[in-house]
Amino acid sequence: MDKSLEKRLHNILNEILPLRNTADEVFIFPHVGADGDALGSGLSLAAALNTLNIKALVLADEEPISSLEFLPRQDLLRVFAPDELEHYIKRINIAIAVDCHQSERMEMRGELFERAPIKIIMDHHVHDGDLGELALMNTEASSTSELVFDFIEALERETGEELFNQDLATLIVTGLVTDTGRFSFPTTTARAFEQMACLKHFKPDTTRIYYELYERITLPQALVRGEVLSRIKCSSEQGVIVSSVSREILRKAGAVDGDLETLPSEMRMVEGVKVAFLLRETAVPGEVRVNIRSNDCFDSAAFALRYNGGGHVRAAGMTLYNTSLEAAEELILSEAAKTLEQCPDKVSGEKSDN
Ligand SMILES: [Mn+2]
Repeated sequence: MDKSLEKRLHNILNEILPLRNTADEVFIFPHVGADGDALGSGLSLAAALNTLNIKALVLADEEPISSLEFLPRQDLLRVFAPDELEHYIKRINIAIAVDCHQSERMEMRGELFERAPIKIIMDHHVHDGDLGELALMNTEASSTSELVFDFIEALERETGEELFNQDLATLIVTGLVTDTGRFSFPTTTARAFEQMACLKHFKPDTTRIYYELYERITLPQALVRGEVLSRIKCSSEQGVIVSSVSREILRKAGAVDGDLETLPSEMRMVEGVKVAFLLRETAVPGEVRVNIRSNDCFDSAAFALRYNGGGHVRAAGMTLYNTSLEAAEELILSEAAKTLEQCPDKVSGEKSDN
């Protein structure tokens, strides 16, 4: 860790450690739509502070998404309701932002964060300017969990207490695995691997973590996936792949729209495919929602924009009106194939759409 980070880490220790054995309270703010890194870092930090007899809770905008329901120490998680603002303002002594550094990323809790007497930041996202002496910001870190690991290690050194245990290991491993794309992204640091080696000592159940994060699906999800994959159509060059789902298919599978979320990416995995489209009827007659995922040679956002949609280079969406699934499929297949013909070899942008 470089000198200025080391100094900031100590500034933060000096704010937090005097709270030991007092009634003062720390609230930890993950970003809205908390992912494995935001919740993993937040809950592990809260757990470590509580072991030191510092009152700390994670305050989130919503319940954890289903793939994160398995996370331990959710006894330290509270879901914020707007009418509780005054209640929390009276209680809060220190606010810690994790995996974000702006109150805009905290939605309903933004005002509470802004009004906290002391604000601390632990984050690895790119930021403008200096965020102050209490900001543990490191854009080189592959996750916030990586920063929180170092912070908890410093807490151990400073207090002589043992803080790491199996729960903390599970939480931090979840954060590391999430933000490194299972240790595949080029941003993965050597430090992340070192921390994994260290956490292994506390026996996190990595099989369970991977199952919960990447494998577990419900029966309706499996059924609807089968329907989607069996309905795949390809352009003649196989660069464009399309599938569609009617309300009837969803109903028979017992699935909801959210159950389709990972399928466009799965379709994109097919060898030779440049762009995948998943079409689905919405509840409104004649309306077809289109989700797009592309590889290196197709600008999804530009394509979606032609139909008043939007998104990113590799992940976008749009809605078609006054059409049928069949007509929409035909249109998309031919238009996308045409677009692909005019494509340069590559478009810029990250491969990941996370
Ligand atoms: Mn992160």
